[in-house]
Amino acid sequence: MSETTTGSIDPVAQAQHGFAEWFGRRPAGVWSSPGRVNLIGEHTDYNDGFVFPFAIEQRTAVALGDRDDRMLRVATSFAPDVVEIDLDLLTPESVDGWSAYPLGVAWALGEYGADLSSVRGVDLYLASDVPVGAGLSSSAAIECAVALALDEHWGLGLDRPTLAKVGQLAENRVVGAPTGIMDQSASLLGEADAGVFLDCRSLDAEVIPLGFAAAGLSLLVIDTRVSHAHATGGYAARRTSCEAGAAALGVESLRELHEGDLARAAELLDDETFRRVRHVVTENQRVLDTVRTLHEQGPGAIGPFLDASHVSMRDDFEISVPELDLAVATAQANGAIGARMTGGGFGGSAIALMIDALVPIVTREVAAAFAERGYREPSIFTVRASQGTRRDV
Ligand code: GAF
Repeated sequence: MSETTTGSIDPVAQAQHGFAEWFGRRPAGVWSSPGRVNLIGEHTDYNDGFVFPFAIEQRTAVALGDRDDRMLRVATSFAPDVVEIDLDLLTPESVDGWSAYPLGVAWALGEYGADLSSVRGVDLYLASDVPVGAGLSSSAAIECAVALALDEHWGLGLDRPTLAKVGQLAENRVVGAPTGIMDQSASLLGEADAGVFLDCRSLDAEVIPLGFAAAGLSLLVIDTRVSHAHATGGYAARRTSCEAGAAALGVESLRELHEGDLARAAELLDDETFRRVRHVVTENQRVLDTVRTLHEQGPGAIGPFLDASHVSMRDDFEISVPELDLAVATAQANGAIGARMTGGGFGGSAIALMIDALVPIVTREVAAAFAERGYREPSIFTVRASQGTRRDV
């Protein structure tokens, strides 16, 4: 089993160092933004529903330096070359690969009303300790770090909810993944030891203390290392099913439906679409129940909602994989309070909430269960809710 130790590389220092190496001078500033874990509320964001994610300690940092011309140049520790483009030639089609994330953000800022006609170009260097492909929003971490860096450096004055939309637009139009607003909101709005309860229709966000540490609880991430890709396949198909279900039921979004509507939905929809709809409707209710239970009884009482969320994603939404199911079942069998897969699905990570003393036991048992099945060795580590996007230097 490989354990990831939080803080083993400092992305801010790495970004400063990498910038100096590539661009031959010191950066004017460094900004960083975290990955996220979604505590509950999966595939509800693009259905105008509710989500309750939190920002984690793993971050992506971007070092920025000014230029005298209109060129944008980006380099990173995870790709060999520098990519450059004239700001005046930047379109969704003119960039691809990893650079679509940072350069897509520069384009999307203009779409949200920023006047880029007289700004000067920049050099950017990105470094990160957010695991890629783990379902922990390494993409949103890049987008949000770059969005705040450019906003502050260019003096654009966009607020954080707008910067979240900028990141989402970059991902939808430039990267080509039809994702919702959750990940960018968690990354930008997260705070230490708190979750972001977001209404994805109004975009009203409430930062709610989680109180895990005070209650003697730990949240374990089990990265199955089964890689997922949102730009292709299953994610888009689920979104299409949800839209078809809403259209057949005569509502603008599945957010408008409640559990009392499910009997009618069962009559009108084919079995598969019905199960997709049922997941979203019941998941919205589970988010509300989780937030209420957290307030009324504390974090030790939210486990049943996490467990039920996983069952719904496995059986109704069908976005789990055997490795995620095994991680969840093993954590539950060894005393976790609750466990579920987190993120878009088809791979990535599961989370499990447990009393602190169980962490080594669950870690060991999950690793053993994976080895026994011949699955790839998982990466298992605890996470703590952390501060959102910020300027570091
Ligand atoms: C991915 C997407 F980016 C989010 O918008 C959300 O839909 C999530 O999958 C599923 O809840 O992380």
